[in-house]
Amino acid sequence: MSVLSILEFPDPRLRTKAAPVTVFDAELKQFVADMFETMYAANGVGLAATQVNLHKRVLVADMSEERNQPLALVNAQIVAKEGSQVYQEGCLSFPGIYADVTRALKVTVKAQDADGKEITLDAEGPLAVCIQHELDHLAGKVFVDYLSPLKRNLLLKRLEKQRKQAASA
Ligand code: GNR
Ligand code: NI
Repeated sequence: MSVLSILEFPDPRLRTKAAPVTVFDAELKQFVADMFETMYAANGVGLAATQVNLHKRVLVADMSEERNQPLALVNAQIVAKEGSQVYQEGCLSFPGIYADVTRALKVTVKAQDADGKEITLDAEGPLAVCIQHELDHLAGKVFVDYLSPLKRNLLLKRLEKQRKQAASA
């Protein structure tokens, strides 16, 4: 098992569109295990393969307080969505910045598990937010893309400032 390094904005590799997984082998299982280890080490609730520079349709999530409900989705696709919600989002690729984003309240997702078995999942609330956020990463999209240019620039300046402070500390 290993903790992988997470790409940070504005790394252009975060704009890569992930390709479907076609082979469900031991290497895929190892990668999923490494993604969980990376997500837990970073205290994230989700992680997309894009963020660790592997451009395949794999995402992991764990919304539980106890950090004991791992969910791995391969080739996930939203097949239905309903309603809307505003949720304050963060992202491991934008450490320390947060913004409200509007997304669907409920999503139905069709995916496969790490063995290639088909799964259908109904998600609502924070889990639905997380899945939509991760699926965006797999399409090369990030949460600040939803903000107005004014708000986005403000947050990106804040990110730069925090990095400079961290570098000089
Ligand atoms: O850890 C994370 N927290 C979070 C909070 C609100 C909305 C979405 C997220 S996902 C994020 C981890 C991450 O960057 N996943 O891509
Ligand atoms: Ni993210």
